[in-house]
Amino acid sequence: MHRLAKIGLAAALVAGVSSVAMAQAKPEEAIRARQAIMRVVALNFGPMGKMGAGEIPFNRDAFAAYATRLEAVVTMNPQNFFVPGTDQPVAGAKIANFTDARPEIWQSPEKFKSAMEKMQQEVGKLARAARTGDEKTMKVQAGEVGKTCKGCHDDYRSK
Ligand code: ASC
Repeated sequence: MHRLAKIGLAAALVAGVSSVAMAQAKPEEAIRARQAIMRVVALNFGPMGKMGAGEIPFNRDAFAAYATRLEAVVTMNPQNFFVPGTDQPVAGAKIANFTDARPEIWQSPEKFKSAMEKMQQEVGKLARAARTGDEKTMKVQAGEVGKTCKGCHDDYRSK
């Protein structure tokens, strides 16, 4: 096989991983997966958001480590785990028997998906900003990512 074809195949497989995983997952496992991913997102973004807002001191190396990790974590495509039938707690589930996800996610799934993709793009920009090492650029982009987090939470997460 040509090298380029191999690369294309590998990329297709990686892109398909979470949708395959999701198709096999029980509803409670899908809920648990998205909550776990979002938790790791928050653990990595939280300190960058605080540095951006001047709430904690700026640390270039720590910021860069968080940004690199966040870029990788969001490739897990948490949006793929908002599968039909997971808008309510799952009766009898042993795990993750709650969800703050609002019905709007399933009413306009394309809109939800593009909001999540916007977040992923902004996270990509954040990792690139971190690679410049420029404090201002990094802080400004942390603010942009924070806006995409908040936008989705306002629209799609119950208060
Ligand atoms: C975080 C976090 C969020 C977002 C949000 C941004 O660090 O856990 O949910 O940032 O507060 O407005």
